[in-house]
Amino acid sequence: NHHKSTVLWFTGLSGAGKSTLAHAVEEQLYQRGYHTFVLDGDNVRHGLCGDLGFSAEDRVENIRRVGEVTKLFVEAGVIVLTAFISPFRADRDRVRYLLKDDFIEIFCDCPINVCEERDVKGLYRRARSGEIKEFTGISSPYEMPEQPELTINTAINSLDDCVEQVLHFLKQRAIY
Ligand code: GGZ
Repeated sequence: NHHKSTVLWFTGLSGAGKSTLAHAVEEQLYQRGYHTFVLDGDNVRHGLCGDLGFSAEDRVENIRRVGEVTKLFVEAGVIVLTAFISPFRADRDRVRYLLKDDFIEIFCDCPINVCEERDVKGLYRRARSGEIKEFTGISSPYEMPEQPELTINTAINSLDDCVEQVLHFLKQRAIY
């Protein structure tokens, strides 16, 4: 069951649904017998990037390391799905350059007011109160992708619809 290795690079605000969507897409690929792996804060920020916080320079280093690890996975034949805010365009573009044609940037487009109203983890409230400093969208910038391969509106579409949109794109690319 040979398939093309690639990275689906999900980017967007905290609470935009990047990890949820990445895992749901992974489930579909996995059912096809594809070799997949999700990288997100849960499995990277405690170990590989456990020494990094959320200053601009630490985010730059976070994304640099994730990009290099992603490259290794892709060389090993894996479909990698990454779910990091990755707020800086230049950092994403460096990973794009590293991965060349294997880089698929997916913008999880969700307005900050929607993320903040959901506030699943209460982080926006803590950012507004000043308890969390340099919070993306509140006190730290998010630079929207200018030409992502795909934009998914995670504010108005159901998770199932979002998954379908990603899979439809992968079909066009002959990946799925
Ligand atoms: C943004 C923060 C912050 C600050 C903690 N700013 O929604 P979450 O909780 O589960 O995901 C967010 C995660 C962001 O980590 P990333 O590695 O994706 O960030 S970056 O790509 O910018 O390096 C959020 C939590 O960490 N979190 N503090 N100040 N998000």
